[in-house]
Order: sequence, then structure tokens, then C-alpha cells
Amino acid sequence: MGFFEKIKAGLTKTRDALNSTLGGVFTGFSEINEDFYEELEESLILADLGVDTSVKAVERLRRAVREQHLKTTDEARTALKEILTQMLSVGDTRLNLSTKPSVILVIGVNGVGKTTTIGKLAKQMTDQGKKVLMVAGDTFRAAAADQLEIWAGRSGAAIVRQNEGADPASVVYDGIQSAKARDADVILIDTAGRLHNKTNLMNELNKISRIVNRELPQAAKEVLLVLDGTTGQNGLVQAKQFKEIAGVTAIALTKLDGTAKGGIVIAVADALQIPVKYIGVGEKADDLMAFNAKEFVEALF
Ligand SMILES: Nc1nc2c(ncn2[C@@H]2O[C@H](COP(=O)(O)OP(=O)(O)OP(=O)(O)O)[C@@H](O)[C@H]2O)c(=O)[nH]1
Ligand SMILES: [Mg+2]
Repeated sequence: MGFFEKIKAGLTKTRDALNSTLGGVFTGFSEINEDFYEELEESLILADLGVDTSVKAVERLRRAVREQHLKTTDEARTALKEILTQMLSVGDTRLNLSTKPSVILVIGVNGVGKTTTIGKLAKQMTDQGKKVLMVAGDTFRAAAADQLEIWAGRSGAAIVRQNEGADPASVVYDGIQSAKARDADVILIDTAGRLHNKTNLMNELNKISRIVNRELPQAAKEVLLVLDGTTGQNGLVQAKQFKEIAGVTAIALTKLDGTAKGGIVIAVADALQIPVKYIGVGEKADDLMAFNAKEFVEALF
């Protein structure tokens, strides 16, 4: 299945929710007038684009209608698709894997899908012939490393772990040495998702970053923030904090196969100006999709 089919299948609930509100606006109005704009803005907010992004999208649509002399709501729909695609295009959607090894530090709060996303990435990358090493940087619970180990078994990726309670930065140090010895292509670092207070989180992530920068100064590095799509606008608040603290370079939005409304993807990209690079549409290895803005918007409408 290509991105389009897969996303359409995975996003069924998401799309239905959006279509029932948004679709009705376009079919319900025969001409573009104030009521149309008002209802459209409301539907976008209901679809989880958030107030700021919805207002911005409608403002841009008004301008497009004016400048391009659009007459029908059908033409407005096409213009809106383009606007939303543009709002989603805030940078390169592929991970920077240009060095050997490259480092991907995966962060986010409790239960959003960090470990699962690493497992899926590991599987996809090993299938592409890459040598992957996973680092069990979540030392808060022993079960976290066990969970990662299961994904190592599934994917054939190597894993470096230590005992529960070990210093995450020390596990990362071990992982980097092991990656160098094995000539690994990619290092995937899992981190604990407990709700930290800001200072602890900053200290822990800073320490990990320092080790990575010291041991691999030339390496391509990504900080991948994982967000649970079903948490909607609350997820956005978390994301803003992580952006401040950890210098996020990429976003993965998970659980879009559930009750999530697809608009959250647009809200996140627009509010943070950080590219969404992956979306999760299920629990299996191939349920992680490399993100494509145009096809995503097509699939939503
Ligand atoms: N339906 C669905 N479930 C997902 C997706 N991604 C992850 N999950 C599930 O979400 C739950 C939590 O995933 P984890 O990967 O353990 O999350 P985590 O962020 O590592 O959690 P902590 O380490 O406890 O902070 C698991 O049951 C996963 O199978 C997704 O895209 N779709
Ligand atoms: Mg985890």
C-alpha cells in the first residue's frame, strides 16, 4: 500500500470526523459569503486545527478568493487544500541521516509512543539494509528496555542497555562506543517519558546531548518529538515546552488511526514551525508512515 491508501485506511475515523463537519460546509453553501467563512472557521477548529491556525487558514483563503477571483465553494475547497498543504510544509520531511552514524534522540511525555516509534523506525531502516543500534535510554523502568529488546528481535537491530536506574547519559555513551565498533548507520535513542519537572528534563536531555556532541561532533543529529494525536490541543502545549527545552528538529504524530482528528497535524506544524516527519497509524512496524503534506491533505478531504 502506498502512503495515500495506507493513510486513507489508517485515518478512516479521523477523516470521517473531518468530512462530517468540513465536507458539509462546502456542499452546504452555493456561494462564498460571510456565513460560509464563519462556518468553515468553526469546522476547522472542531477538526482540531486550533483557533490560531484556523483563523490564519481562513484569512489566507479570503485573500486567495479575492486575488484569484474564485466564485464557487468548489474552487474555495481546492484553494484551501493548497493553503493547508503550504501550512504543513515547514521544512524537510525526511530525517537527516547523512552521516555514519547519524543520531536520532526520541523524546516526549508518557505513553505517547516513543518506544514503539523507535521500534517501527528500526524495522523500516533494517529492511532498507541499514545497520541500526537502539539505545535504551529509558532506565526509569526495567520494562522499558525489555520492550525495546522485543523490537530489536523483530527488526534485527542491535540494542545497548544497562540496569534499571542507570544514568541515561552513561547508556548513551556505551551505545555510541558500540555503534562506532559495529560501524552502525543509525543510533536511535529512547528516553524516559515520565512527566518531568522542567529542570530535571532539561538536565537529563542536556547531559545526553553533551555526550552525543562530544563523542560524535560531526554526526547528523535529530531530536524527534513524539506526540499522541488523540491528545489534541493539549499535546500542543507539551510540544511548545519541549521545543524550548530540547531544540526539537522533527515531529512524529502517533495514534492517528484512533479518535484523533487529523487537523492536529496541521496545528502542530503551523504552531511550532517544525516539520512533521512521521505519522503513526497503528501498532505494527509498517504502521509508521513517512509524512507527505500533499497526500495527507488529499486523504483528509
Ligand atoms: N493505535 C496506535 N497505538 C500506538 C501507536 N503508537 C504507539 N501506540 C501504542 O501506545 C502505547 C504506548 O506506546 P509506547 O511506545 O510504549 O509509548 P512510550 O512513549 O514509549 O511510553 P513511556 O515509555 O511509558 O513513556 C502502546 O500500547 C503502543 O502500542 C499508533 O500509532 N497507533
Ligand atoms: Mg517508552
